[in-house]
Amino acid sequence: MSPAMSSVSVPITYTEEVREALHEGRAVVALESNVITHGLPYPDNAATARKVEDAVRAGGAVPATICIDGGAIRVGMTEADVERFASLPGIPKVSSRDMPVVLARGGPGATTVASSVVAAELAGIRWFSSAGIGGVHRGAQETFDVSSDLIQFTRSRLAVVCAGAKMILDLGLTLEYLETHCVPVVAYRSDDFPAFYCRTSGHRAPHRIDDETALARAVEAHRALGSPTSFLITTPVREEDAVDSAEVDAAIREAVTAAARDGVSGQGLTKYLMRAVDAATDGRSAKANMAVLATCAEAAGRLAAAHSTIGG
Ligand code: PSU
Ligand code: MN
Repeated sequence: MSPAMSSVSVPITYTEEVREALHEGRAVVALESNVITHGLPYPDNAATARKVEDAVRAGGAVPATICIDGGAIRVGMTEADVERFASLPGIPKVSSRDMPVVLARGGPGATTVASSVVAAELAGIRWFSSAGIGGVHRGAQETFDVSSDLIQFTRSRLAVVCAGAKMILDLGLTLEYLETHCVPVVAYRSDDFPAFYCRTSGHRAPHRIDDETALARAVEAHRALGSPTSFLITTPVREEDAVDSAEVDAAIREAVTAAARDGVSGQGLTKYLMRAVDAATDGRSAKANMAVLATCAEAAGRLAAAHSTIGG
């Protein structure tokens, strides 16, 4: 049964700005909220969430930050919502598999890339932006730790703008996974698959497109071909914001070893590794994380706006 025919439906509430934009067919870019609760410390997280929303607007689209609260999916967060999520400890990370439980319980939940994509598709939003998607973890050959973000991309038809996947991951295996599962990956105005706050992963992107309208046409063609997957578009961190990969590489290796030693795995691993690298770089990686979030959001706004002009 298609979602529209289903007798049960998930409650979705919208902010006025997002409701109007969707109603008028304007370009909307969805954003995750787990980066607010788990990605950055307070008060940087609140300030960054606002900057990221402004970057989407600067690109020419309307931002819709997604979360779960009061038994409903929230599409668009008010200033007060952002402040509450940013400052209240203990709001859980909600990936796709956690959504039904958190919705049924009624408590707040911070959506990851995977669950935000689910929510965006239900809300009729075609674009999503994140700095670094989840991917195949280093050592996944042993641990089986592959982010649900990747699996969700095989099931939800969003155009996803990102600076590649998080540097703490195995980016070669992440690209392999995306190829195997028929998820298009296109580098926008660059040659390489980026590595979050580093300009390159050392892997070339499978495709490069520089023109926004051409990119929008590719997104439409992907849909017309009947593919059930997302369409990944990468844009690198700006040169002046980037962290040198040699600098973070040692820190990541150490963090991965420490995580294994401390028995950290599963849901908490990504946050553990990210915080360890932030500490090892005296906060430089966290700063670059904030910058690249805005860079991706601005590009997503621009691309979503171009897409809407060709009727997407
Ligand atoms: N921790 C961070 N930044 C993040 C995330 C966690 O410091 O951005 C999140 C994102 O929401 C992403 C998720 O979707 O981690 C992936 O987690 P996992 O690898 O457990 O699937
Ligand atoms: Mn995992």
